[in-house]
This record gives sequence, C-alpha cells and structure tokens, in this order.
Amino acid sequence: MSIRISAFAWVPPVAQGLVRDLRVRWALEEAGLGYEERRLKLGDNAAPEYLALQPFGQIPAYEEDGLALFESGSIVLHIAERCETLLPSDPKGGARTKTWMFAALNTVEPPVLFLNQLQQMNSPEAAALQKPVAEAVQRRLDGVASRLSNRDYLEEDQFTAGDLLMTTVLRILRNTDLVSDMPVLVAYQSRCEARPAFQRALSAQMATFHRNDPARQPSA
Ligand SMILES: N[C@@H](CCC(=O)N[C@@H](CS)C(=O)NCC(=O)O)C(=O)O
Repeated sequence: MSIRISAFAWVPPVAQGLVRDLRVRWALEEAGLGYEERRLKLGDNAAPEYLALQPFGQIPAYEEDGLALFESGSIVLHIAERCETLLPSDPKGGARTKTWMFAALNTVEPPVLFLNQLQQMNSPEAAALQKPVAEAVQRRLDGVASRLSNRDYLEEDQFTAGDLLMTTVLRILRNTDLVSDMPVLVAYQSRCEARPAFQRALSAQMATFHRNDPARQPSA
C-alpha cells in the first residue's frame, strides 16, 4: 500500500504544530502505516492540480492506491477503520468513538476556530466578539471536561480516534488560558500528546517546516 498526504512545506510559527495534516500523520503513526508527503508551498494549494484532489484547496489531502480523500476527520476515520487502537471493533465502543470524533469536529472545533480567527483580526468589532465567543468555547470545554471527570479518555480507559481529534482541537487554544485553566483538560491533553505516535507525527511536521524555513534558504 502506498500512502501520500499533502502538507505545507512551511507555515509561519503561529500555525506550526497545528496544521491539520498532523491529525493524519498521528493516525498513520498509531496504525503503523508509512507515508510520503506531497509538499505544497503556500499558495500552491490553490492550483488546479491540487483542487482536483482537495476541492477547497486545503491541507490535508490523502492518496492511497488510487483512492483520494480530503477532510481530516474522514481521513482519520478511514485509517482508524483498520486500526483497533483508534476504533474499537466492539460495535458500541466503535459507535461511541465516532460520536466523539464528530463532537470534536462539529461541536468543539467551530467555536474554537471562530475565536482563533477573531484573535487574528485587528478590529474593534472582532475584539467585542471575543468575550461571548470565548464563553461559547468554555461551555464546549466544560462538556469535554465533564466526560473526562472520571475517565482518562473519552471512550473509558482506551485512547481512540476521538481523543486524537479532540486533542488536536484543544491544541488550537494554545495561546489562550481556556485549556490551561482546566486541570482535567491539561492532564488529558498531556496524556494524549505523550503518546510516541503523536511525538513522531509532530516531529515529522516540524522537520518539514524546519527544512523549508525561508530563513534557512540561501539568498538569491
Ligand atoms: N475541514 C478541513 C479544514 C482544513 C483546513 O482548514 N486546512 C487549513 C490548514 S490547517 C488550510 O489548508 N488552510 C488554507 C485554506 O483554507 O486555504 C479539514 O479538517 O481537513
């Protein structure tokens, strides 16, 4: 089997460690599957050749023996379907895992992203919206923390693809106190990120950025 994932060759530090190919790299590492990178310069993701693979010009796209997928959640699910660690084969455990995958992407990530976008805007309107949006994020985080109040992982005591996606969503809040003020979530994120598969995935993404850092390129 030959697997290739798309990844930006380099992004500014504010986005390093957050680009969504990290989710796919992490799932592949958990599943013990090797992969190659299709590296794109910023802007090349809008080229027609890439749009044929990823209609929105986003990272990541996934290619596997003639199959092309996009959307990080769908790609992680595809990988998880062949990895008992990520998706329990017990039908109820598997269904709950998929529920938490959707919860991460559909319920928690949207307000988190909205807050992240507001923080990057420089306008009084954006500043005024930050407080109510942060409160909406807080309510979502309360829901996650409540689930984790008496268990180590969303699916009882087993790490799954639900935790993989939830962790990558929590990471987006790294420049706020929203997660860092919640000890249950801090412990949970650390537990998930301590996994060797996560560490390998993050190192691989960061190594690509390092190799292609414009500051390291010889000047023309
Ligand atoms: N829902 C998509 C979102 C993908 C996404 O937003 N990717 C970002 C990088 S993390 C991107 O490619 N941004 C550039 C753009 O949207 O043009 C997924 O989960 O795959």
